[in-house]
Amino acid sequence: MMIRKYIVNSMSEAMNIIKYELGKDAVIISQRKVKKPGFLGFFQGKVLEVTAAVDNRAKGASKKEEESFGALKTLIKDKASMDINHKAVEVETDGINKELLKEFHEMKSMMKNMINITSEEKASKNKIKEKLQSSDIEPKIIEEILAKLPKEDEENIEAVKKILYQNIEIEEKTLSDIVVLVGPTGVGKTTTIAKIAGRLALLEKKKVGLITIDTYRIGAVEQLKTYADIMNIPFKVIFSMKDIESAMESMKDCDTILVDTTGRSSKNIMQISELRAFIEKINTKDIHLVISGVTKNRDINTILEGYKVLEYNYVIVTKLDETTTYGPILNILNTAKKPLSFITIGQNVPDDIKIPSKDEIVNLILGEDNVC
Ligand SMILES: Nc1nc2c(ncn2[C@@H]2O[C@H](COP(=O)(O)OP(=O)(O)OP(=O)(O)O)[C@@H](O)[C@H]2O)c(=O)[nH]1
Ligand SMILES: [Mg+2]
Repeated sequence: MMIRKYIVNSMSEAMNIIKYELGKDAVIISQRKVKKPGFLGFFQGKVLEVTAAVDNRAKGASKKEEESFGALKTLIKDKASMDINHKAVEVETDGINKELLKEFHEMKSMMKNMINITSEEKASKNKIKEKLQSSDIEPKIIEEILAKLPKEDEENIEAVKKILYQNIEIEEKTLSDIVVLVGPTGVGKTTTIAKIAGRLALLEKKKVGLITIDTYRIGAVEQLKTYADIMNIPFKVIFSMKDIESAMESMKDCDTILVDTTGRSSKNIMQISELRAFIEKINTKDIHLVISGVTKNRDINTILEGYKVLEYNYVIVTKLDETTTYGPILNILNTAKKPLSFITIGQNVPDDIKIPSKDEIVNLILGEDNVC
């Protein structure tokens, strides 16, 4: 499997290059609008980033090599080095962005040291409030935390940590036999499914099956199929309710079946109801709502409320690498009142996913740590 990313001006330009370089069997995995690479690109219009893949196993690695965890990472990372004309520019930009982000975090921690806010030291109640505000925690939650602080501890940041610790739940149990991911468009459901499949199949040596009911978005089926092919695991597409039973039956020897769904706006009640019918038929309690960590606080409530009818039991917070304030994790968990099952911290499959510890999450929320 060869995966390449192209920066182009239009889809037709992408199709020409992909056809020329990868051949007619290539499939488009994803497309999105991005800023032009390079410093000047920041001030210019958007271009198209198209990711395409082609199965070249005949020429490529041996079967054994392909099945190993390392090989999967290499295969997926290949996309970063293969295309000289188009991708090289982007890799360089990624490097610059990472460097900038690193410098930003160093500056942030230097500033923190300068104003002497360390976990051991006491800060005034006002300072604690400012700290919580600077993490983007909802004012209502800040007031609740401050109200819970015992009188003798009201200047002690360690006491705040204790309150957060008691109010956050992380789910560490093994996934059940059928796991469904739901959530708004583009939050990373399909990528997260591929990451979880990678962890289960390649690290835990479990038998995993992938199912998608996303036949709505162009390229959605190919996107997941590509990962299933790379990991050499069974894959089925469900087009209608009547396909569910046979798809499940065909994967009955799998330890875990991961089900990907169509991204829906939480405001579209019709679409959510349609999704609900599918999920009811799939019949599992392992339903995870996927929500981006860069979602605006106000939208968090709308999304959590809109998806309530699907009776999700866990929350996955994605794209934490794209933010520097992690208070929204608390806003999400506090509103959803469901445990956190995973966080995702980048685009790399299968690496950029983890089950965080409570300590990690509390430190992130309070701005005492970062995911980079
Ligand atoms: N930075 C970052 N990007 C991510 C992360 N997870 C996914 N993405 C990117 O987000 C984009 C959308 O990911 P998908 O997995 O297709 O999202 P989706 O929710 O399945 O999208 P729909 O099926 O269209 O609703 C892709 O470019 C992913 O690479 C993450 O943790 N961090
Ligand atoms: Mg998807």
